[in-house]
Amino acid sequence: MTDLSRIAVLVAGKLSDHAAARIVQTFDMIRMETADPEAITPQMAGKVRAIAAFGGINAVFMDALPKLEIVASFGVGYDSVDAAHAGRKGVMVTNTPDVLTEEVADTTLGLLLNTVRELSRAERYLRDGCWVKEGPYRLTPGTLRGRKAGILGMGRIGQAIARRLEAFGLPVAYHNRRRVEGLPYAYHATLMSLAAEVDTLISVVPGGASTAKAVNAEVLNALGPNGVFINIGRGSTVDEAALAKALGDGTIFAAGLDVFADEPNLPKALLDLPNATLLPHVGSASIHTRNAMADLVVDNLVSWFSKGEPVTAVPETVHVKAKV
Ligand code: NAP
Ligand code: 8YV
Repeated sequence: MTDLSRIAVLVAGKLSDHAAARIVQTFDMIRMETADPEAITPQMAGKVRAIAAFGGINAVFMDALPKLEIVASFGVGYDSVDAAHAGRKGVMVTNTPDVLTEEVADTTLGLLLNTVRELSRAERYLRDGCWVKEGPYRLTPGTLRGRKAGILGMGRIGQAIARRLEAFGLPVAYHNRRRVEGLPYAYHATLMSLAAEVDTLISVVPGGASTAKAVNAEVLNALGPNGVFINIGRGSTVDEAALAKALGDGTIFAAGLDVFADEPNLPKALLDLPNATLLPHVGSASIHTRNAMADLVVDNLVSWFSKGEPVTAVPETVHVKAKV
């Protein structure tokens, strides 16, 4: 039996109490505020075999830890971890899929409804005393009724969003690089074709080079003046300047955004727009779901060091074998 308490796990980034309690109980935990290669001491370099990542991990940081075997990343999206580099080095990378799928889909529908029916603004109206002073809140120009939804990224979360949209009575179409067999939704081979067909575009694709600024001025133009854009995936997927312009000049009707290119900083152009509903990246942010994600980070570490295989390897590192 491996004595897990002798294995040094470096925790890089802000850690939840739930994850900290389990890692401290199980491993030899070393803390670091951010993954700064300059802060790695010779003692750390000599013993760290695992990283529990609550932020980005780049190639330089991995290379500074010669005994590194696994990076267990918090979150299903792992675009801030250089998984391709890890795969080439023989370092395992894991993420936290599935356990957050339904929560993120719930948040997406909340964000969509809020965007078209102005729920945050209506509540502000009430709290500001306007209901008493001025009468009922205005009838909203936006509605879900009659809309056609398009999902960019029909993966685990995309499919959970599609099921909810069906229950709301909306037809659903989607774009992925590959068609998903067995789904009842119309497939579009290009994002432009999807945007031209629907008026409500929901982006839930991973970040990274293949999706960078995919939602651009042309796509927003194709969505049209009744268009609603919802982003629950990654901010890097959108050309934010083009989006702010499209919202400002009526090219599209409204947007609901949970993710941004440079979090937590937002361009003033977006902050100033009344037809943008903005959330601080809260898609998975309930105690229930964040604890489940933290558990999966720790379960991956425990499984790797006790059984020689992780629970949820990312595709770039599925080939990596544990050292015996
Ligand atoms: P997933 O199951 O891997 O689904 C991703 C989907 O995106 C796949 O269907 C994939 O299909 C498609 N895709 C990937 N690259 C594409 C490209 N270049 N063009 C078109 N489609 C592409 O992942 P998931 O679990 O649903 O999570 C999706 C993403 O949501 C995560 O990566 C993360 O960035 C984001 N997320 C955000 C929050 C939040 O709090 N806001 C929470 C969780 C997740 P193909 O490979 O066939 O293209
Ligand atoms: C997390 C997410 O909030 O899982 C993801 O990809 O974006 C969110 O669930 C994030 O990873 C925590 O940093």
